[in-house]
Amino acid sequence: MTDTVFVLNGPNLNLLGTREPEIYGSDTLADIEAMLEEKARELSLAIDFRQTNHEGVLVDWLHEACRTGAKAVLLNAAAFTHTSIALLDAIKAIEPPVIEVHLSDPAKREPFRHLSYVSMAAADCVQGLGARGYAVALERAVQL
Ligand code: CA2
Repeated sequence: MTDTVFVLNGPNLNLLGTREPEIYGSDTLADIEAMLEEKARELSLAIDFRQTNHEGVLVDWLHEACRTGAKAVLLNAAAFTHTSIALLDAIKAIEPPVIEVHLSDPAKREPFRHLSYVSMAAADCVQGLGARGYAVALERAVQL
């Protein structure tokens, strides 16, 4: 059976391509999904690509990834990266490895973005590569 990788996107990422292109690029989230579908085909993987503005929904989806036997999770938790102990606990609680993804490089931005709760439990992190970072993260998921 084809391995599935969950690709979970957090708050405000539904607005990609509409504002702040100098930070996040001009691709929309739908563009990123289409590009990643193509990459997944090359790697003989399936992806389940989702976005929510709600922290608890991300927690539920992490649990679902585990329950359904997902091979890995790519997680751009957006602002919840810097605030959410609930996400940290969920990442620790599940079996599939979580690869943290950020379009920008939070370490080069405001100090409040320098702390990542997600990093405390993630298997790997890809940041600062824009939309291409999702494809790089999917390649890393295969290697894990
Ligand atoms: O660089 C990333 O991918 C971030 O996860 C994006 C988050 C930010 O809070 C993190 O520090 C780094 C913000 C996503 C907001 O996306 C927008 C897109 C277009 C317009 C406004 C916000």
